[in-house]
Amino acid sequence: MPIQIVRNDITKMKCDAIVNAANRTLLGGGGVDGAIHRAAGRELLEECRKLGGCKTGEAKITKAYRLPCKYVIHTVGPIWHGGHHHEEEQLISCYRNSLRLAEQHHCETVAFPLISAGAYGYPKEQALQTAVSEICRFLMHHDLTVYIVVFDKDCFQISKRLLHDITEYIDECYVEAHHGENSVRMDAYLFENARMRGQGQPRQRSLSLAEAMAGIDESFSQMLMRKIDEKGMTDAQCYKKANIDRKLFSKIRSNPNYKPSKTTAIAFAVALELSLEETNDMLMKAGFALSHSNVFDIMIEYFIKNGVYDIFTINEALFEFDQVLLGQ
Ligand code: AR6
Repeated sequence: MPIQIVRNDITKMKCDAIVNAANRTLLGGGGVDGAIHRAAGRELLEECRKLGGCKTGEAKITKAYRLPCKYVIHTVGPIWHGGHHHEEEQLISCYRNSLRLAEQHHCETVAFPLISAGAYGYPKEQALQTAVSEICRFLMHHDLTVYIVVFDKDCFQISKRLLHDITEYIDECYVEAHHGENSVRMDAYLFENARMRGQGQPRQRSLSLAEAMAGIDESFSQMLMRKIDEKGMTDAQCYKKANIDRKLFSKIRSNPNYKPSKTTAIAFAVALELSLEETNDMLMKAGFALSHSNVFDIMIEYFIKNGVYDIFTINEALFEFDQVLLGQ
């Protein structure tokens, strides 16, 4: 997945480069900087001494020594002074310059901490939003996989209103799905399938083979390509918006019978801004359905019904509810 939010200690990330939220001396400090220097060993400090410091918003690269990655990119985030002192601009520069350096060194995978969101006091939610939007902007034109590594879950202070609405929606759907039922899962599934075929009740009679064969129509891959054309999108616009990498997209494109995972199928439905009905149709073609028996499906339904088609907003909310994320 081109951009992934993961909960981890960045010093454990096995990727080509990790980014350090350093200070202007580049001689180490607390927080993530301290952790990186401790894990890399003294040689990192020795190399850093030769760099002559780094200005806010800029980035410099070193080897990674004992860390399980190849490079450390050191960038200096802005100190938060209330938001009217070019903090956002400087934070954007940190991401942009770090990503450029990574690319110049042929890195394919890069992990960022939430720069400035600790000792430098940048509000975490804003720091995360800036990180996601700047990384996405870069990925529109470059093929890299970028991890945003968060240490503490409170980075995900997704809008309280959204959180409240999702929780309420899940509660309502759960009550509705679990009301007096023992086999909720199957009933919900059957009902959903019946509903999608335009019938009020679950279908009782099983299909004959001939009937089933006659019913094979457009595949997932074919529907995806058709929808991309209908929406006037380019392939790249679609897979980037879906947070899917080019290789996987090419596989789907070249194999009409490709069976994607459920999260991949939903990611495309979101990227194409499909209605709930169309999403269900697309999911069916991949062998899946949305039901009211699990939180993940209810949340997806909520977003689509409410026209929330930004995959990163959706993933932040899914993360908050400990659900799998959309994309590959
Ligand atoms: N892995 C991932 N994230 C971490 C880790 C870790 N091991 N440790 C902390 N974080 P901060 P800043 C998160 O303070 O705000 C240093 O002293 C942390 O929860 O490390 O840019 C430097 O030398 C927070 O969300 O960096 C500078 O003087 C984020 O990383 C100053 O702090 C950044 O917190 C830089 O401050």
